[in-house]
Amino acid sequence: MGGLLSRRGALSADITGDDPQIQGPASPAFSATGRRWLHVRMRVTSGSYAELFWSTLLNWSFTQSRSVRFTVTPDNAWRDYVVDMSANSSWTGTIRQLRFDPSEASAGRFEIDFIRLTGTRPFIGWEFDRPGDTESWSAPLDRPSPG
Ligand SMILES: [Ca+2]
Repeated sequence: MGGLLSRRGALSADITGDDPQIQGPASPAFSATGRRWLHVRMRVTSGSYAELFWSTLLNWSFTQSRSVRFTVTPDNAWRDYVVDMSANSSWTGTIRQLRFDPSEASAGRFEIDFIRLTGTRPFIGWEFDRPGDTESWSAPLDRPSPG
């Protein structure tokens, strides 16, 4: 991966090799309790998913079993991703450090406006970014209005 830059309020780098990843600070440690939701605002030019890994005070390694993966849209447009960390029951205890893989691609570029962990789901949204996928939205049948 190319050099990590912080500018214009965002963290960015070129992806120049396999397994692009960035790691957060190893302190302070924090509790997973009350931080169920991951909210990342970022843009990426390639790849199809991102992944957040974590280590704990008891186990400092990063492993697939302590990670949550989510689909990204690689169109270089700013997007908000909201991820339920409780999808992995290992999101518990005291978190020592985070590792974030913004893409699984081996070339491209990413830029991250912010990474947040919150107790309240930031919002519920539908993006309609996949052709043919209405994300379960539908048009109700026409019917006479009541009264
Ligand atoms: Ca920012």
